[in-house]
Amino acid sequence: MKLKKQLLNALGLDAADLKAGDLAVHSPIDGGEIARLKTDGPAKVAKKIDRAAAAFREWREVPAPRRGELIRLLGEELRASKAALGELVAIENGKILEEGKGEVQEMIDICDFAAGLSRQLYGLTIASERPGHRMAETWHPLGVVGVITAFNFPVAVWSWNTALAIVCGDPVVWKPSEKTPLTALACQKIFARAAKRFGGVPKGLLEVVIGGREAGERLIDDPRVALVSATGSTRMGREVGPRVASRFGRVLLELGGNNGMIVAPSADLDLAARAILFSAVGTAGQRCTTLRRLFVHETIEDKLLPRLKKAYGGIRIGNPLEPGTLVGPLIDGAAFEGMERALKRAAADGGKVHGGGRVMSNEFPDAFYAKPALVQMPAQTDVVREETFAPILYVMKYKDFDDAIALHNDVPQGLSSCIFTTDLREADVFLSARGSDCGIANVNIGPSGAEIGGAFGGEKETGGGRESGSDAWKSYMRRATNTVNYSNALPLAQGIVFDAG
Ligand code: UN1
Repeated sequence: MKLKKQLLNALGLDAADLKAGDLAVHSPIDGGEIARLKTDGPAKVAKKIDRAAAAFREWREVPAPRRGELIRLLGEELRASKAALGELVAIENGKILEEGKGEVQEMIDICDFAAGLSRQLYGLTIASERPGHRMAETWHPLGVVGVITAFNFPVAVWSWNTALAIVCGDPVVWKPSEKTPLTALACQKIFARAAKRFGGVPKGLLEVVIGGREAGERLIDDPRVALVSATGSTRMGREVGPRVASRFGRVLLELGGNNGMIVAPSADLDLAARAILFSAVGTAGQRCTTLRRLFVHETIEDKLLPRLKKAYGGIRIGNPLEPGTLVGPLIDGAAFEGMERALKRAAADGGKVHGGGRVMSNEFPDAFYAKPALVQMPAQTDVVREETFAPILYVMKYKDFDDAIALHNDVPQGLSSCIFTTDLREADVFLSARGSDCGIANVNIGPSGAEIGGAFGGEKETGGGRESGSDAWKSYMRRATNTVNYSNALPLAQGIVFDAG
């Protein structure tokens, strides 16, 4: 696979820069090399953080609505680049073009959100217990934000963090996945275009660090990085979290998901089947919100399963750049091996596997296209309780609604969840305190494809972070509680008398 000049030009990337380095970038479409990028050593990473720290001192004093203007311009530039960036996402990550463009649309949406937010960074006013006093909260910029992103949403997750961070007054140092650094460089160019139009943006407001583990470690250990927002595996989060906490830095973790759906007897099965297909096989099962566990009421299993098997049989797997393809390749051979291993374990646990296995290996010997798998499981065994980042949907039957909720929640992860039902009580129980224990809980829609307006993230081993909409911006700012005395006396709180004379 060769990157077309036209595409590089549209994104402002220089072909010569993409040949100069030691980090080989492959397209999962055919496994071919598409670039060789220079990586940043420790000294270079430190320099980038220096620049970001210097930018913070300037940027924090720019009024927030003005900061919002930069993000509004970024949204404009992204609109202009939507087709090109969406295509590069598809080439570098392997998701289908439609989803690549969808990812860029998420970026545009968060820019719109953040531009409006820049005039709404509200603090509370609080009733003081003392006469002649008032209390208020003020939100201030926090500092440099380190953003570590995964290959599966190579650009959207960066934009959720960056759009908020910039309007909140924080520079960003971004370490993209080593598997998808090209799209990051394209975003840097797009950002630079917005910055140029804005004028006077401090150097270092956005830095991109290219590299692997070492570069990431340098970033998370630097005390000037006030917040580390990291997306990836639970294993990664388990390392990053305590390490940042040990220097009292803040973390925002968005880790594994093992998302479930309950299909109740009253469910609209047409809707459920469509939702299952998109959320279980879309993005080749490589979303953190992908549907991985399906709990079907025993009375409707014989209606739903044949439909699913039929739909799975008709899925177009293939080159994600071709119209009509629904499932592209897995990111690499390791992902495929992980899928195979999980299917073997599921079969050993008594699972009945439909689908799975490699396809198109003649056409693309260096790429890994897999048939999505449906696995009928007799129970929620260990392999089901783990997240395998591939298109495997485990199907389990249930009899009693409360048991289904208990099973649904009986996994270490807590990102996204949903129920298909037309029974009002069931729907609201699922959303209640004794229902789904996830950060995202839906009714009659699948667990994936969340809008940016809500807070995104989850509980338990998903890490507890919230990004994107709602009040997620608060993670990117520090809160000061202010008490102002406008009287001529000095009453103490709690009525304490402390009088020397
Ligand atoms: C991810 O997979 O890391 O809700 C993010 C969704 C997308 C974002 C997924 N809006 O599926």
